[in-house]
Amino acid sequence: MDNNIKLNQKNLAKIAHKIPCPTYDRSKIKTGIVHVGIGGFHRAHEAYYTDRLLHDQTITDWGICGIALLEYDTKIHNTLKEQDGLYTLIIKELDGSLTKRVVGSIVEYLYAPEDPTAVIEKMASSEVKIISLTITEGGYNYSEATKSFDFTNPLIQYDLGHPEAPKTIFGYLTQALKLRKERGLNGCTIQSCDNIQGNGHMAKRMLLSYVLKAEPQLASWIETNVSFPNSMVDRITPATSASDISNLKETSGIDDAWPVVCEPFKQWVIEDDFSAGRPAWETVGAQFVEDVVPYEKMKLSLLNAGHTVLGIIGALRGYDTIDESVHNPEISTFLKNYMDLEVTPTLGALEGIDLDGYKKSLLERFGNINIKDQIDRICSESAAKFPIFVLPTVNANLETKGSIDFAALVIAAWAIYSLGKDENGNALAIKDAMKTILNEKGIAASKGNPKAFLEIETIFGQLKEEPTFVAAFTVAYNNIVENGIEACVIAQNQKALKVTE
Ligand code: CS2
Repeated sequence: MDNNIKLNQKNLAKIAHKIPCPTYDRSKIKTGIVHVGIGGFHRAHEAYYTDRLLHDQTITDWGICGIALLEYDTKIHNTLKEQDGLYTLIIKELDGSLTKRVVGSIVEYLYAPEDPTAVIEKMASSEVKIISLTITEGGYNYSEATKSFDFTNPLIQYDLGHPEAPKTIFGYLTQALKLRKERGLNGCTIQSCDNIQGNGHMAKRMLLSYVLKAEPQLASWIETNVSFPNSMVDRITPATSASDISNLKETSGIDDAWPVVCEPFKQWVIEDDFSAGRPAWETVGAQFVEDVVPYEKMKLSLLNAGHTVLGIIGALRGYDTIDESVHNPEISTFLKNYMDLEVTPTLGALEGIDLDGYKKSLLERFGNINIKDQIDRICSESAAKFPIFVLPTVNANLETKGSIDFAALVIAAWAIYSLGKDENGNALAIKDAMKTILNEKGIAASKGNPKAFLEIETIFGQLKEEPTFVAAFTVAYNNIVENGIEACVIAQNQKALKVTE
């Protein structure tokens, strides 16, 4: 017989005997934040910080309404609905132990494909002060080729024709802000929590591009009434596995259909620019600063790019998890070299930050053997990630004539990865909105013309016109094909050793 207790509000008192649970009265919490994109990252981060804050007991107006925007989010929406918004956060400590708690800050949830009006009304409601986003790097609809909003996206075209039942975040925000304006309500803050340099600036620029086409007269109201703080959000959150779910049952007797697992480390650096007030997240560990740009740049080009380096190389090599990749000493030396020789010179002054300490801590975090962060997760949507995580470093080094060879090798490995097989001949589970074109260009590259991969302008911009880069990329590509990825990683490390000797 199954003695596990189902996670929901009714059973919370029983569950509290097993693991820490919200001690605040959830029925009294009003929604002050609407969050779009209720995946693991949000639930391990913003929702967790907010839950800690609500334990203050006196704070009742900063509950979260979690919005599932896409049909893809049906499962998480249904799970939250069945569990009254509750879920277990399982922190995988470095020593292998698990710290578990039930998080209660998501007090409402809406499923946009079923009821777009409810979502628009919620975003437009006067009690909502913040609309926060984790819509992924690709969700901002930015094209590297035109360096602007991509109006050719069919979903954007759809939204322009269906303003009251949109499909994209831009359609929803426009409609909600329009209602706020028409009803004489206050503005709000749109807070991007995605891994993008200047994520607030990007959110603002992309939204205003859309608004200028859809509702031009709304643009100046947004300029005056809506703020878009930049923020740097950090916590490694692998996909939840079936064994995480069964382990929670076995060790704590809790039946949670979708717990969230994450590392112990967490960091949130936010610009203090909230046009309608904000929770005192600083009391639970967030840092409010004037300029978040240096923190973002450091995180994106070291942590996220580091993940990409370990992910793409590890995938070709046949590894499944990031810790396997970083525990290969040649790959971790490669990553250290990439960070020191290619990224660090592009970072400029980082006041008050111990960069060496940061880089060292990243290798430790990547190496956490309990996390088992999936290489598939890291490599997913690489077409949206490379232009943010890796290519700015390449472009900066091209300008200063700095080293680009480590990055070129990773990009060449990605071209080969896009063919869909690792070096042992096993199929790679590529998940990417641009999978088809990546594969087409990958095939063209494999026919004696490596450079063909760089023709994807929405990813690479004008990089194919940079002879130094094209040469490094071509050499790297041919070397991988001839000698395999590991030999190339070793050779590149040796070259770096000679240069630094
Ligand atoms: C990862 C991030 O998606 C990725 O490629 O690098 O999800 C990373 O784990 C988080 O940004 C950590 O804060």
